[in-house]
Amino acid sequence: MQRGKFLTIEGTEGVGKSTNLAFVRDWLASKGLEVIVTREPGGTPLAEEIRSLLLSKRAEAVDETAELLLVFAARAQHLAQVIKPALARGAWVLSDRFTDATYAYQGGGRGLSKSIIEQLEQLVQGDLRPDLTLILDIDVQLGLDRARQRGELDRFESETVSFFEQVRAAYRQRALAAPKRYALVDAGQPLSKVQADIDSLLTRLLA
Ligand code: Z5A
Repeated sequence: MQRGKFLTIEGTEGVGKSTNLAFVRDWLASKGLEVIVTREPGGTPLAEEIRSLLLSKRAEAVDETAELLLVFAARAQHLAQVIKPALARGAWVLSDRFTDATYAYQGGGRGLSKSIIEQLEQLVQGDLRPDLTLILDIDVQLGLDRARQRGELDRFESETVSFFEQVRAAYRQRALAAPKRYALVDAGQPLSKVQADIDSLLTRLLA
């Protein structure tokens, strides 16, 4: 049995990940592929509990390394319970965020060392990496304006504009360093244009 493909979608606040995730899911299903849609942090009951711990605002300052380890603890569970079994049986896995978010938020945003993240990535994932990562890219302020119309902000959403500028820069650096693994999509365009770009990328991936 051929392993399924592993696709991830990333980006900063308000970039339209959820909207475009549904578009990608429907596009793949229309080609007759079995698609598992999941998210990080989360994707299993235990990993979703860790997600709640990570996202909730608290009086106590959260240590960056504690945050990093929680993200990878959730990921280990998600890989074991959901991602690896699905890929092994030939299904496609579409995840709303994965380890590139760790490089962007904990690396770019919090300033943690890339080599520490790489060591944890190797420990938790071995050689498993996404086949394609769509990085939706948008002007930070435009994205925040979109996202902040949604109501109460979680612990990450409450971060400063300069934090999100660092996150965006880290995503862009990763995309530019490995253009085969990543597709940088201009998410500041009207939705129909964003989805036309994604359509072309997926068509190329399947060809
Ligand atoms: N995190 C981390 O730190 N480290 C890690 O390793 C991982 C995660 C895996 C939760 O993520 C947090 O976890 C995340 C980083 C951290 N925090 N932040 N910030 P999340 O993915 O669950 O949270 P989110 O970033 O808020 O994602 P979201 O809810 O999916 O939002 P979105 O990407 O902005 O998607 P949206 O709801 O589809 O779009 C927002 C609005 O814009 C909505 O009203 C749309 O209708 C509209 N929209 C979308 N596209 C367009 C276009 N093209 N034009 C106009 N309007 C549009």
